[in-house]
Amino acid sequence: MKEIKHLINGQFVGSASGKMFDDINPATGQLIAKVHEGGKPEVDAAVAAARTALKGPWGTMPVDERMALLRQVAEGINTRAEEFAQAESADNGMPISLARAAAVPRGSANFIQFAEHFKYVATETWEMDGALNYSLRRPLGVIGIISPWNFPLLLSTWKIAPALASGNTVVMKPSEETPMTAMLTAEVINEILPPGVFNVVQGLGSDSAGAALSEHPDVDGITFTGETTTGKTIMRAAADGLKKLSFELGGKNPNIVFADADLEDALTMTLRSSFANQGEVCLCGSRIYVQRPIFDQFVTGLVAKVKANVKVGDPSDPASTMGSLVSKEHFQRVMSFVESAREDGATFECGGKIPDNLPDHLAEGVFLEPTVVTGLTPDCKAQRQEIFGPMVSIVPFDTEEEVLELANDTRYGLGATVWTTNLGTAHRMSAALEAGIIWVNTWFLRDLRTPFGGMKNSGIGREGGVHSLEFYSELKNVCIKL
Ligand code: NAD
Ligand code: 6OD
Repeated sequence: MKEIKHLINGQFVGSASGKMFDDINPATGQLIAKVHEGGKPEVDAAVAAARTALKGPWGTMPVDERMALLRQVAEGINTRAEEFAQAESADNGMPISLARAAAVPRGSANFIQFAEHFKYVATETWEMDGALNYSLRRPLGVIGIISPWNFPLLLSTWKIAPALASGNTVVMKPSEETPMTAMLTAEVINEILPPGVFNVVQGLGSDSAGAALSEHPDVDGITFTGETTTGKTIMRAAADGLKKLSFELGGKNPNIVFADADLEDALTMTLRSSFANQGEVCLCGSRIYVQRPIFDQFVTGLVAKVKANVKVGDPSDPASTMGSLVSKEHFQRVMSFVESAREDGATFECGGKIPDNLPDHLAEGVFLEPTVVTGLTPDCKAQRQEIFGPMVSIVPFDTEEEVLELANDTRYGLGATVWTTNLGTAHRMSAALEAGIIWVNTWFLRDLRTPFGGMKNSGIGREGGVHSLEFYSELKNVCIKL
């Protein structure tokens, strides 16, 4: 049986406690690896290694050399791309096609992006009468990364790459649900960077490695992606050390379709923004608002697209467009939203049940049909809370003012999508929607230089481009009297 260990100070090691937990393939229910369960001793050792490495060659390396090493990391991921894709799909349940086309390429693209971008960011100077100010950037220090299970490689490298490019050292705690690609990333990086620069402690969240990392006195910053409630816990734990924080949290994103939209484009992309990665994408548009003149046509059109294009099946089969949810626990949570929608009187336009045509080897898997409901009112549980699964609800609206009110009536503020051919509508909506990321006539179109993050309960701070540099570094001002 495969064993997944920690990477601490350049060595792959087990846990002092000897404890392990199971890594299960959620599509088959089979055990795929035993994972060493880290805790405080492993986090302490990893943080100490990271602190020492800051003072070593990494801390004094010329920037071009550092960036060249990060480009080698990108190449290392590319060289083992198929291995990464298979591991991601087996761990998470995502279709292998998605892992190959999106998750793994973004894993290496994140390193390329930050190895390039930061070289070209200037600092500021301010002349005074008889004095000159200029600013210098320095690494923040030891960065703790705590990452989720839904796009494990994409989301961890989105933080590892800028943290390292800024000259920091890292201790990462990946999700206990998806430890595999973190181990592969550790293998790739360990062949390229000095020991201690990048460390991985596998383990659980509360009362375990995650908590130990968040409260560790020698960690300078925590960058976290995950649930809003976990973010609050981490914030409390990090308060004692006044750690710098960057949070990318949950969402309940509106997808707004005006009657003047290009309907075919809106439907095609809505299929993706509803069911990509089984709806386990923080940016999925789970609240779809459609202007009344095209409401019926939109509902019929989306259901037709689901039936024609979505194939739920074995994630390892390239023909599957939807795989399995990540775990039995998460499946039960998503099903609780299906049940609550039923109790709240929703009409199931399609889905709402386990597919009945799955092959025998997937009998223990956790699959759900793509589910589209109508008839939910704003206060229903399924309309208010993040589902993080393949279920969307469609609600009609009449006016721009009404849909803005509905869209912003949430504690979340991560993403929003607007479909319209009217430039005025596009600009007015973009300005008024309470979300950190707005897409007009598209969805999840990413330029890694742009600010990424959420308002309200969806996050703190922005990462991406220069915004990542701002989080992962300290800026100091030098004032010289002339
Ligand atoms: P989660 O919060 O349960 O877990 C995320 C990580 O936090 C895991 O590594 C977990 O072990 C760790 N953790 C849990 N409790 C902890 C604690 N008390 N202290 C320290 N660490 C702890 O989230 P998840 O279920 O893995 O991911 C799904 C959530 O992530 C959804 O809410 C989704 O919207 C959100 N998400 C947000 C973004 C974004 O960019 N805004 C991206 C992806 C996912
Ligand atoms: O594209 C990104 O950089 C990013 N952080 C995506 C988040 C996806 C959430 O599931």
